[in-house]
Amino acid sequence: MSRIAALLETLAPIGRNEQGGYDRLAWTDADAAMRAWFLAEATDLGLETEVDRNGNLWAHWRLRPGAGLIVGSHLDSVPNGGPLDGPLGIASAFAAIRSLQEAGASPGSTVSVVAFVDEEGGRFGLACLGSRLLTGAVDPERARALVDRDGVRLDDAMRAAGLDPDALGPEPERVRGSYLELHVEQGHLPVDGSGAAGLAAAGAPLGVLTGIWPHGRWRIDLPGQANHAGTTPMADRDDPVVRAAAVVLAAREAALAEDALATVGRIDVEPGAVNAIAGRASLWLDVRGPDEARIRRVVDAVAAVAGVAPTEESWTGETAFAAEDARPLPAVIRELTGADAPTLPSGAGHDAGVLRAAGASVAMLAVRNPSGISHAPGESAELPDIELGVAALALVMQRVSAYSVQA
Ligand code: HGY
Ligand code: MN
Ligand code: MN
Repeated sequence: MSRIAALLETLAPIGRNEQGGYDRLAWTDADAAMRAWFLAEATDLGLETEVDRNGNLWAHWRLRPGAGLIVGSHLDSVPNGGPLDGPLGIASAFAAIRSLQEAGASPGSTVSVVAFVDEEGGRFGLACLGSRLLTGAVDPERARALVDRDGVRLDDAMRAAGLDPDALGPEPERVRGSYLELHVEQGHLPVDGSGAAGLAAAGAPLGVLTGIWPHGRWRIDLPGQANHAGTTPMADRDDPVVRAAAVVLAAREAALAEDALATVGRIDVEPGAVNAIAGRASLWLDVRGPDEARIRRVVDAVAAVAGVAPTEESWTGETAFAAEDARPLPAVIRELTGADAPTLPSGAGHDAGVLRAAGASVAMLAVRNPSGISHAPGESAELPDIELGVAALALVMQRVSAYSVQA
């Protein structure tokens, strides 16, 4: 069995639920088990480990002083997520380092592996929290006060996990080197210049991501009049769930009209009794697309139907990766596959986007996902494609001294 297959097998039981999906939300027991795995694997590789002030995990293969190549991703999942979104990037980095060590090969400068905390925002709502805190894109005070759906504050959850939330704060000097993230492909976005939708249609095991579509999350709170289900005439009701249904349909229609993507993936109804008209409904709206203007038009159309102003919980503008930052990925992919590396955008957000917005040198490598399914148990990639991804990482690491490094 290959090293990467063995690593993925080790991770397979952690946070796995009865539906075959993964619940690895930030600062839960499953997250702690993933973090323990990271530290154990890094130590076994002889890497120097540390936890930064925001809880991000680092493992350094120190070969030269100064910044070098940072390879990273995240260990957390969305609720009932897939096995690969995040952990694939970390496990692949460890497997690549192992293969270089076993071959007696070494990069020209330091290689670090990072696991960013709470990339999905699956528990506290704000995606890419670890990288946003690191780069100063989010105020630590706001982060500490985030609450999960059980009312647990982030600072209390961190304390319970043995970390100090008072230490949260920016450390931008940590990302002076180039950052490379290997990620399972998510969806089947158009491959540049080929007319193909996704890597499978393009017949390519690996691709280079060119950037991230702009995206945001909004909360819409709809008030109503709580009352008895058996005594309130239909004509007299002020039912926020009925308005919520209209809002969901409006989001879909506006997204179709704008050629954007809109999702209401969470609705909370209070008090949530079968025999009571709700007193309040809250919806979370996720909107993405190729440009900001159409996203804003979708949100405006939804707001008009909701009759209340949506609260913007997060916004990430369009992120374009620089082609020179992807060096030497195209050459490495050509060497491994005998074909030119396809390029394509990402519809999913990544810590790489946050780092890029902060001025870091960033590149992303995508591994073909035949179904395109992600953020769900069906997320998958074939082992030979994953092994090619590991080989690509190893080659990039080996050539790290030639890789663009910002001082
Ligand atoms: O795209 C997302 O929702 C997350 O940032 N991965
Ligand atoms: Mn991810
Ligand atoms: Mn994700």
